[in-house]
Amino acid sequence: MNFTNLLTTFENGILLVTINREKALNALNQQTISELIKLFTEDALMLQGLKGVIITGAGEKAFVAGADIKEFSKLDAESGKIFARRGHEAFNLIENFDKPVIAAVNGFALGGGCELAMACHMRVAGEKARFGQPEVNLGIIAGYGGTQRLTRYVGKAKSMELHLTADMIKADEALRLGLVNHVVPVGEEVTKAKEILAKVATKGPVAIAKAIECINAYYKKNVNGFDLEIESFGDCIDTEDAKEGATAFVEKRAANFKGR
Ligand code: DAK
Repeated sequence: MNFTNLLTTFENGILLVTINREKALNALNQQTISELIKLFTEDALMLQGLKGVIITGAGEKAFVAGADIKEFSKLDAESGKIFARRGHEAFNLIENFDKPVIAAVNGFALGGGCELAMACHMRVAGEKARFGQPEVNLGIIAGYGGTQRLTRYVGKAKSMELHLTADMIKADEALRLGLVNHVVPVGEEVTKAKEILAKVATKGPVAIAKAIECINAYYKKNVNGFDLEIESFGDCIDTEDAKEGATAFVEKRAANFKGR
């Protein structure tokens, strides 16, 4: 894979993606957004045996400190909308990816960084991670889905408070609020994310993809999640994997899923 702002490694079925703009605290400029879109529409799809993706930030200070503020002054209403659309496209691709995507949050996750983490299926935070939507400090609002996704995770009252005050919260508070799945010692974020993905990798891949799709459907106004679950259950039960899962249970052995 050939990117300017993303470092990638692929090992044991896990694609580790590092946002690599450490001097700018890994701020998401437009080039990085374009690279994420390419990654989730082309490069990741070519990987044989991909089980899951981890997204993290370079260095010890930041996961992603936001959209790149230095690019904002160049935007007018028209280019601002294009910019917003591209960001939404990238984050929707992540949210709807059919393999689990985990954010390993190793420091500041602010603005677009918090939004990127929230688009992932799960979040593992280091003890020193900080989350926030501080856009109002700049006279703007969140532009990559933050008003919607933060509200889903933490509820309306806390989402209002975080967006309106621009306050940052610590990792333990994010855990208490349900924004992150786990808090781990600094430096162990990726290891914990790998541990989770290794566990998921032992399950049936078709079932994992369907579970992601059905859970996401809860938040889609134009999809009936219950209907989708019924359809998806039917699709799963008819797979070789489902037969293997039931046979393995009866034979008291681990299932050997093939993803079909
Ligand atoms: N963009 C660009 N550069 C950034 C940056 C950012 N978001 N955050 C930090 N940097 C750069 C700093 O400018 C500095 O660069 P130099 O001055 O060394 O060249 C370097 O990273 C180190 O930062 P600091 O010197 O500030 O480091 P400190 O430890 O003192 O402070 C901090 C760390 C994270 C508290 C501070 O850097 C900070 O407050 N950063 C900004 C955080 C922030 O406000 N983030 C939200 C950005 S707004 C939209 C789409 C998306 C969005 C909005 C609209 N549409 C398409 C409509 C999203 C908006 C945002 O994310």
